[in-house]
Parts: sequence; C-alpha cells; structure tokens
Amino acid sequence: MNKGSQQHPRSFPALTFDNSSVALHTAAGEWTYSDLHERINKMATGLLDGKSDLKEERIGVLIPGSVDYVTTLLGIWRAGGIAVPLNAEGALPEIEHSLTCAQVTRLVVCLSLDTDQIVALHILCHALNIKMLTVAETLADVAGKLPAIAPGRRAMILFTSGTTSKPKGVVSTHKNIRAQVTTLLEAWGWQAKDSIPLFLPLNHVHGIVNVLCCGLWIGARVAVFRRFEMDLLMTQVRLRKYTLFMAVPTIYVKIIQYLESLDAGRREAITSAFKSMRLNVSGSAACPVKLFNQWKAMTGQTLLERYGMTEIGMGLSNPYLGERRAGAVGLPLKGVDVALFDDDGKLIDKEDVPGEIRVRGDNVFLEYWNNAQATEESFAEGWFRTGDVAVREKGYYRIMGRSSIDIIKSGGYKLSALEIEGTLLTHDKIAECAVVGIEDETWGEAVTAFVALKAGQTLTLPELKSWCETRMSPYKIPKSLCLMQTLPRNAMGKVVKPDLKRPGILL
Ligand code: MLC
Ligand code: AMP
Repeated sequence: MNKGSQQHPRSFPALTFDNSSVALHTAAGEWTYSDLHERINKMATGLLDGKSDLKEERIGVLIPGSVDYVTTLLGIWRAGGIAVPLNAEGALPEIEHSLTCAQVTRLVVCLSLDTDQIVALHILCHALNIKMLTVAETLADVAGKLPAIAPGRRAMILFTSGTTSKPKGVVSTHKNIRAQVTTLLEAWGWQAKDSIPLFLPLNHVHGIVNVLCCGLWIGARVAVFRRFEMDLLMTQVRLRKYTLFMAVPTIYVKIIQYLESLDAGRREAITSAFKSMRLNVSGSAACPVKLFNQWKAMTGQTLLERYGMTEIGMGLSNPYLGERRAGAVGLPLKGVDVALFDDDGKLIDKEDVPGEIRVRGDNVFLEYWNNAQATEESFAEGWFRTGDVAVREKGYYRIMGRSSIDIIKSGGYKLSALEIEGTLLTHDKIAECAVVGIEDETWGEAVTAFVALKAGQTLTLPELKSWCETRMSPYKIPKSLCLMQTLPRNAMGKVVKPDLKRPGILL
C-alpha cells in the first residue's frame, strides 16, 4: 500500500504510517510509525491512570526535542487532555506564569534538564500543587482503551506575547490543528517519502504544526534535534538526509555565515545538498529581499516565504508551484479566508491600499485561555484581527509591519516590550525604561533597552544581562543598553518609542 494513504483509525492526530517506515530519527535512535503509535498509546494509557478520558486536563510538557516530547504531546491528545508545551529554556518566573495561567495539574519533564532546573521545578510544582512526572514512569506496560475525541475539543495551549504585559494562552482545538496541518500538506506537496529536520523550539506552531505534525501526519521522517546545533545539522544536510527544510530567517542568516566560514569544498558539499532538496521554507518573521537573493545565489533554492501566527497557524503562502516573490508572503492558503481592513473596520477590496490582516477559517484558534475579554477584543464580526499590516500588490500580500510598536520579533520569537519593561522596572537601579526592537541583520529586530537610572546609579550591559538571566528567557534579554537622562515623552507623558527606533540612535 502506498505510504501516506493509510489513515490511522483514531481521530487526532491521524498519523499515517506503514509499520516499518521511520517516523522519528533522534540522537537516541529511530522509531518506526508502529513503535511510535505503541509508545503514544502506552503514554495515553499511563496518563489516564484508570480514567476513561482526561476531559481537557491541562498537562504541561517541559521536554526538549526527543521521542519523549512527541510521545507526551500526542499521548495527551489521544487521552483527551490539553497539552501545554513550555519553553525548556525558559526562566522560572515565565514557566510559573504559564503553569498558573493554564491551570496545569501535571507537568511532564525530562530528567536530562539541568539539575538546578529540576530542583527549582520540583519546588515550584510543590508550591503550585502540580504533580511532576517523567515519561518513563508514566508509560503503561500495555496500551488500554482510549477515548474517542470530538474534533471541537481543546487540544493545546501555546503561550504568545501580546501588547499586554504577560503572555496569553492560545487555545487550539483538534479541528484547528487538523485544518492547519492539512492545508500545508496540500499547499507544499508533502509526501510520505519526505524527510525533514526539526530543530525549532517545540512550544511554537512553526516547530509543532508546520514540521512535526505535518511530517507525522503524512508518514514522513522527522529528524528531531534537542535544539538548533549548526555543526550537527549541517553534517546531516551534507549527507543529503533531508528533502525539506523549514526555518526562521535568522537561521538562514546564520547558515550563510557558517557556510562563508568554510573552505570551498566543504561549502559546496552543503550548498549542493540544499540545492537537491524539494523545498526550503522561511517564516515566522520577515525574510529580507537581500537574504532571499543570497540564499538563491548560494544554494540555487528559491525560498518559499509564508506568513503565520500562533492563533491561526499559517495564513498566507507563496506558491509551491508558481512565482515565489521576494519580500512577499503570497496568497491565502486553501480553506483560510484572509482580508485587509482599514482603520474604520471596512474591508479593503483594492490593491496597493494597506490594512490590517484579518483571518477566518477552521484554522483559527478557539480562545485565549481564561481570558474572555482578550478573546472578544481580538475578533471583529467573526474575523480574527492579527494586528499585522499588509498590502496586496499584483495579487500577492506583502507584510508592512505591525500595528503595535510594543511587539518585537527577534529571531522568530514574538516578544512583548511591555513584559520586558515590567521586569526591568523591578531592577533597583532603574527609574524608567523603554524597550524597542531595533532593526538588525541577524535577529530581524534586536531587543534594546533605553534606561534612565535612579540618581547616582551606574549600570553596564553585562551587569544588566546577568541580572536578567534568572528573570527572562535568554532571547528576551536586551542586546543593547542605552542610558539616558530622561526618556523622550509626548504631552501625554507617553514615551515616544518611534524616536527611539530612529536609525543611528545607538551610535
Ligand atoms: C538566541 N538568542 C537570541 C535568540 N535566540 N537572542 C535574540 N533573539 C533570539 N531569537 C541569544 C542566545 O541566548 C545567546 O545569548 C545569543 O543570542 C546567541 O545564541 P545562539 O546560540 O547563536 O542562538 P541559538 O541558540 O542558535 O538560537 C537562535 C535561533 C533561535 C534562531 C535558532 O532563536 C530559534 O530557534 N528561533 C526560532 C523561534 C521560533 O520557532 N519562532 C516561531 C514562533 S511561531 P548570549 O547572551 O548567551 O550570547 C510563529 C508563527 C509563524 O512565529 O509564522 O511561524
Ligand atoms: P507568533 O505570535 O509568535 O506566532 O508570531 C506571529 C507573528 O510573526 C505574526 O503576527 C507576524 O507579525 C510575524 N510573521 C510571521 N511570518 C511572517 C512573515 N513571513 N513576514 C513577516 N512577519 C511574519
């Protein structure tokens, strides 16, 4: 039978498989689809622990990329729980916020995390009355009966930064995830014979939906890395292990820098391997035209840029077959309604007129967890308001920016300036501060802190960075610090952030 045509009889995830084909390749070994199904079913049975259905219990997942991560995520789905994937490299206060906000009752962790982190997690879980588990101790000896899951049920909560200070929990249903996956399978011609590396963080849709779920749904081979490791990854690329490659622009920038550091022979072995792939995709942040052209010149691959968001999965994509236009994000994916609206909420039907991107469809999330007000505010007449501004030019959408200056995209991560400012303001020496994203070739935007100190105080960047280490994820830590007497404010007393974003401000 044709691999990929065989649907697993369970509802979601409908892994397609033939028993012997490899589903996951990891540093610890390979798992065929049948091994993986068995392991997931044992995990689901273990999580159920005699119950018939987890009934949307929130279960946290704090496991780096591995078979244990996949087993846990899909085990929770299969047992009727809501998976709450967390940033394995996150700072404790951030993990605490996610656990508390999502009302997590059990947390599955991996013992290979740093010992100090495990101890700190133990203390935190104890204080929050959360049971901490490992995969090994949860797996049942034999798989038992598992519940049938209706597609409208909640499956996952992912945390996303917004314009308020703390990240919100985005709730997706099984139906949402199915819609997000199936549209990509068709749009990008996924096949069971595909092979893809997965090195992106596993608490965001790019890694979870676009790579992992798409790969496992179609019956492809997914090579899971614990994190992005250039040498290891490039060795596998050189050995022509992959047909597909999906990454954020920063990763393409870093690969180009890496290739430029190699001698001609080693560089050629890797660039020709990229060339032989079926498809290279870029997304999660704007792909500069310069990068698009550099990648094409170096590897012969025309990057396919697409646009997405945690709340919608993917919305717009350049075509797999057809013109892939530099600097543009293409057209609405099948099954996804996309339209632009002006400031008065009127639909824009003309080309070349910018407006907010709004999205409708089965792909759009259900709600922000426990935050009816934020959910209500983010929809208008059934359309989800992305806060991104775009224009349609010769048929294709082009992203122009975001309606809020307080959202920063750094290396594909969406960050809230207000959240970072809130933490910085708890520093003893800081009187006032404003955080902005300054354009940066590697990161897209680099987190930059403008700070006015309390009288008589001094502060250096290394000092600030080390203070931030236990308080925020590494990628939120300011890359630059600019000390000012006072911050520029308007007549209303509000910091004039556009002034701080002016090119050359840091010189
Ligand atoms: C790491 N650092 C970052 C950073 N990532 N700083 C700013 N922004 C980032 N994104 C810090 C490190 O802590 C370190 O700090 C220094 O930068 C250099 O680290 P590195 O080792 O060179 O970076 P690395 O660990 O390799 O990480 C880079 C990366 C990672 C690009 C691989 O950021 C990444 O995986 N980004 C992808 C995020 C993602 O998946 N987003 C999708 C969201 S979903 P120091 O001080 O120690 O030197 C979404 C929807 C959609 O957006 O459309 O897909
Ligand atoms: P997140 O909330 O982490 O899912 O990030 C989603 C945001 O990433 C979107 O709202 C956009 O601002 C941005 N984004 C995703 N893809 C692109 C792209 N191709 N070009 C520009 N911005 C993008």
